[in-house]
Amino acid sequence: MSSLFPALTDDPSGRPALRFGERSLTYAQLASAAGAVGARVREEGRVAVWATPSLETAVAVVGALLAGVAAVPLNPKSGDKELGHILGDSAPRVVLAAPGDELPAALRELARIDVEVDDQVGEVGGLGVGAAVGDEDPALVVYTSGTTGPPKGAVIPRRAIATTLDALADAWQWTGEDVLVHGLPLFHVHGLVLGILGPLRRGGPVRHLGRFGTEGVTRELSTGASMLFGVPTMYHRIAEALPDDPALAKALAGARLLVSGSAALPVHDHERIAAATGRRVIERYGMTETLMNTSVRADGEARAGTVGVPLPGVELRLVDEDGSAVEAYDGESVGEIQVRGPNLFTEYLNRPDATAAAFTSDGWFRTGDVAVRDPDGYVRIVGRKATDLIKSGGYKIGAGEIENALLEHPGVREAAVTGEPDADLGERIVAWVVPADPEALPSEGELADHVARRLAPHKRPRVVRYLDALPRNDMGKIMKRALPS
Ligand code: MCA
Ligand code: AMP
Repeated sequence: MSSLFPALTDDPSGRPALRFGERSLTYAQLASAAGAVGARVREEGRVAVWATPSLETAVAVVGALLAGVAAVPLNPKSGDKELGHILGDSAPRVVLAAPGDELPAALRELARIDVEVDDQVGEVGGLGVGAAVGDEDPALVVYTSGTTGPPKGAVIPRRAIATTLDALADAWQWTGEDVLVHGLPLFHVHGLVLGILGPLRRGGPVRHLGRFGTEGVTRELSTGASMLFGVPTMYHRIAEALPDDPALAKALAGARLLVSGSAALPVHDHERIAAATGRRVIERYGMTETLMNTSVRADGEARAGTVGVPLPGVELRLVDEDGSAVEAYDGESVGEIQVRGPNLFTEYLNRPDATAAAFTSDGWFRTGDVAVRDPDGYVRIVGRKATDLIKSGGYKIGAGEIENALLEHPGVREAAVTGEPDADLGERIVAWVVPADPEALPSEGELADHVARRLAPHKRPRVVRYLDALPRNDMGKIMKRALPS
């Protein structure tokens, strides 16, 4: 097995590795702390990680990876239904959490390992996992929503993580000299793989904000951080703050690279940031199942509204409705993006049907994203095939999952969920509800709380609209396009 983190295994040093608020670890300290975790989990099949935005989460995941054990990051705000599904499906025997973290009842049945980060005497070399762990072995199982049903666990092998991070290093000229800052959650690919494992693979430091805010961005970019990662909602908030915040403008102007991803950054926000800072945000395009596919390169032209060119090693094609390849590079001919390469996941856990459906017979992964290509190969995403997938705040949310949760509320007889454009979130979740009793409408707040408690707060509807009946076709199928906009 090749080492995922040479800076930890070769000769860990006193260089800074991780910083969360006031707490930090050097590479030598991280090697000790993660080595200690690794020694405790190396006999386990799969471990859950209570993925708060903390040093402990980073140490837990790195420790599992050093031991060759797959980690399942859990959103600490997951509701009981979502958590129950993920635990039942991934069947971890152990949960890793920070000492003192209070875990919900569903997790109390698992053995718990407290992740200690101070004064640990673990040793990476002592784990002795070398030859037993292969590049194809699972590194992470990350749960991601589909159009219907509960989230699926994407099994991400070690090979995909190493490949994607090295491809980004090439595209972004990303080295151990870069200092990354971000405030992304650590239970998805963006924050965890790119935002934590990325800098650690390069041997450089990451500073996590704990929670995103423009003050934190200003502070870190003014004191040595060189790169910022964020979702479009974060850049939108930056664009909104810039006119009244010269310190933020100065900090961004001094950054080496500002990177946005997880959803499209509107051209208006690109332009506002460029006008106020003289710096252009670059976009990269990825997916939980594929890790990163394309990016605007650091040495390329930062063109707003595009996600750049395929990363090294990634094959990308556009395919039209009848399955034939779209050959034109004309900025107009539209097709579904399909990708192939060493950056791809292995399978959806326990879902051979869904895995088979996700690939073409010749091994291309169907992303469901629809795009055109400019004459020089830049990819522009223009939409997505499934209308029942909503991207809100950079989170992918399946309409069906929310509809099912709403139907479990006694005040709801019928429900349909759609996404509507939202300047801050990209899309906001709208619930169309036929009440069980028109005289006793369940309130908007009550339904939002219900979904937040069952699934997760980011899946809650932001708007509820009440109807007497949902529009249906002759077959009885709900016609979402006929909902009054
Ligand atoms: C409000 N809150 C509630 C309720 N109402 N909690 C429970 N019940 C309610 N009814 C809480 C929220 O939990 C949150 O708490 C706070 O109120 C504000 O919530 P909200 O308005 O929803 O969100 P926000 O804090 O404004 O979040 C915006 C955000 C966030 C920071 C941009 O959406 C975010 O972190 N997005 C990142 C998504 C991401 O990483 N996606 C990557 C997946 P509290 O503030 O305490 O939490 S995509 C991916 O990985 C692929 C590979 C890719 O390409 O990157
Ligand atoms: P997820 O399944 O949560 O990993 O989200 C993956 C999806 O996010 C992709 O299929 C795209 O629809 C979307 N996405 C990621 N990055 C970008 C981007 N830079 N521009 C537009 N959409 C993006």
